[in-house]
Amino acid sequence: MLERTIVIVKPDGVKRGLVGEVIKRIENKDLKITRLRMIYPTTECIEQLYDVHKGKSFYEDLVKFMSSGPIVAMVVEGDEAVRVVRNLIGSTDGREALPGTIRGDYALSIRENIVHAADSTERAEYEIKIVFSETCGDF
Ligand code: 3AN
Repeated sequence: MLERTIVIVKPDGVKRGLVGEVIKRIENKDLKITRLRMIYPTTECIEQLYDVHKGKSFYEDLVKFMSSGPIVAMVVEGDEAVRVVRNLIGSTDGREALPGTIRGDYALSIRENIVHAADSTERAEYEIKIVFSETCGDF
């Protein structure tokens, strides 16, 4: 079924020059990028994005890290895009992520793991609304 999801290249991915690599892998898979935006996000925007993690041990460091520099957000469409993109990026911990996935090939950390992607179509719509709003950040 045709779905859309959100993919975000995190500050570590942007700093390491991996925006093109992430885009290339999405396009190679025949998924379509329908929106793209580079922003320096506010703390408030990231808090909304990661509302489900509020209260967890890693939450504050995660918010600090995600608002520490520019990010690149994109809307990605295709057949079962949510699951397909999650498979492309690999598991959360870069040390465990399988080779061939983005995190498996480029990350060695659980926090600084290059990319974020929504884990359901409902979350995708919620996160797109937040990250593509005018108030999420500027450049
Ligand atoms: P994913 O991004 O694979 O969906 P989530 O949603 O469980 O992973 O976690 C969101 C983000 O929080 C991760 N991408 C990672 O940056 C960070 N994170 C998750 N678990 C930990 C942890 N145990 N320690 C530090 N950071 C974490």
